[in-house]
Amino acid sequence: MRTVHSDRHLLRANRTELNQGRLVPPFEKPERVAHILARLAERGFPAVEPPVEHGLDMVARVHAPDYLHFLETVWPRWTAAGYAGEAIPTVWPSRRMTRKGPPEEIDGAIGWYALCGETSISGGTWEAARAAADVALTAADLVAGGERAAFALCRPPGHHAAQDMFGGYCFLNNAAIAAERLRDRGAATVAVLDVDFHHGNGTQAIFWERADVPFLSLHGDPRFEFPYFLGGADEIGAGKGEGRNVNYPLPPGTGFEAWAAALEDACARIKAFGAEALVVSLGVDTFAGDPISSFKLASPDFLTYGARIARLGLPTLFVMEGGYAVAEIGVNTVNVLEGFQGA
Ligand code: OKP
Ligand code: ZN
Repeated sequence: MRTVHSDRHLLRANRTELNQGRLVPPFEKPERVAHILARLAERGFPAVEPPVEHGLDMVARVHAPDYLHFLETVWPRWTAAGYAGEAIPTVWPSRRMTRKGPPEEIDGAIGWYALCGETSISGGTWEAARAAADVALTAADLVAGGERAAFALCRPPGHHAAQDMFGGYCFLNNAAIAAERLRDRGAATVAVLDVDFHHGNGTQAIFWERADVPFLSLHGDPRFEFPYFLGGADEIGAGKGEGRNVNYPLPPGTGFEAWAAALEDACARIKAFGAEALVVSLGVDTFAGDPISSFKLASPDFLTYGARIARLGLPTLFVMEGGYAVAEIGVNTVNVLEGFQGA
């Protein structure tokens, strides 16, 4: 399986994350990718390939123009305002506040576009996010061009990013952008299967009313887990998308047996939807040793479920999302790809 990857992810090197009331070093850090690259090489995968620059046309199919302009300008606006730390929102258009657009001041504008407050923005974030979208698009083109599967080693991740919202370490929704590309290149129905521990609220929002891109997500029950305000089983899509959004909220501490049962149901539905291609939002924070998640998957389980996904028999694009047990992220991620290839 070929991997697309850009060194420009290194430009995303923020120093702070608001966690449990303190600013700490971010969980989503560049070393994650280094471990995945090392494991790919160790297991004999082909040399990684750089992305082809695609411009912003496909990105703008998923994200609002004012949001893209905000991402491009937030850091210079923040520093020009004289703010010393990294850009972090402190105020939101919350319930009972009725303003319908971003205010002039960047401190307020960042709250308009933020879904939450842990994800700081620093210089280089926009450039890294753009490169990650190019990685997803380039890998999608490999699959559209006839590869059985490809791996988009994206960083920063994307599945929490909605049309006009960043947060949960995500800025541009790489998986959604890639799914649009696969649609353009001839797959009539492209399913997005999100196996990250966290609900892919951004991807759900983007395809909520779409019949051609069903979204299925296995994740920690949002009554107990981030992103808290989306991801329930009763969220089934609307309009033409009704019945094509499928959430599997699972209790804290879920082990592989229960997780795999949900995956089995998701696979049956992907078949029933008539998907012609598959995008997997691949987060490996379901691992038992993950520092911010609560599922109990062991490293060999990733091989097992990679093989199950392969048995769908669909052209498949793996898009990297989360996974914060850095020492094991390489083995767990590459196990999914090897399980897929071995099936
Ligand atoms: C991104 B992805 C610890 C809680 C962090 C945000 C989690 C974002 C996960 N500070 N909350 O889905 O892996
Ligand atoms: Zn996650």
